[in-house]
Amino acid sequence: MTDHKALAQDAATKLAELTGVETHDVALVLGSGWLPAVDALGTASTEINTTDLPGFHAAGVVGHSGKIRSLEVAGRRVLVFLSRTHFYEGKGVAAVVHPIRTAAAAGCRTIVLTNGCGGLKESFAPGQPVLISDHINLTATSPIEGANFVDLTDLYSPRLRGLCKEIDPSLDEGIYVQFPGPHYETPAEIAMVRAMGGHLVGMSTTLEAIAAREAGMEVLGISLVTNLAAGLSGEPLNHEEVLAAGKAAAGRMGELLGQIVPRI
Ligand code: 8IG
Repeated sequence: MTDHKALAQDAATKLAELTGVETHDVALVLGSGWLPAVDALGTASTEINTTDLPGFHAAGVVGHSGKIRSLEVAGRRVLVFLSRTHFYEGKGVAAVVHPIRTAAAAGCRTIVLTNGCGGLKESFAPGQPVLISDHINLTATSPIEGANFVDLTDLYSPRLRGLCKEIDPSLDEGIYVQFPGPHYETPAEIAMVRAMGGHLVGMSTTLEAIAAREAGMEVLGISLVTNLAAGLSGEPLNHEEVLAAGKAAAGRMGELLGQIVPRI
């Protein structure tokens, strides 16, 4: 057992103690703009502070709260991380993926990774949820250490994407490109992303998805397009826009999550 895995196991043990729930089934990580959607998912049976668990850091972004909720949705024990540690916080990749490893140690076989992002496709409008079909990791790093050559084919579960499209046939898919951040892209970088085949740009998710796959979890990724990528709208990018897009789209995303979780 590596140290990272042992620390996650410690966190899972404490989590079970604090929630009174021995194992969880599904983990959900919230990105920018997603909090209102989760409020629609159901009432938390317990809410704890991430900092009550070993290995977690305090939340660093406005609109992200450092809490973990445990709730039951249609018989599934769901673990909701209301915030994430971002790569740009400089706490290291292990800190970024610690919640993922904790969820795996807590018993979760499935993880839903959500984020707020910039959109490149002409058809994308702010407030639109998009299924992540694949990713390009531009952080130049990995959460995996050592010679563990994890396969990332079909990282974003075709089965779960199919389920989502059964629930909402209007859902589109896109390739998510993670930049290190915390600055947004330049218009030239967005042109590069387009040339690479990317459709969504953000500062999270890919490292978490890799760690989830390493831990054997099935991954569903959903991006909320909160803004058009840099240079596409003629307007500067700002964080308030992100939070507003989340509020506006909460109903649709809450319904989507509410219908997916029971079918996972
Ligand atoms: I919300 O346009 C959100 N997060 N890199 N670019 C990047 N991250 C983002 C963006 C964006 N919007």
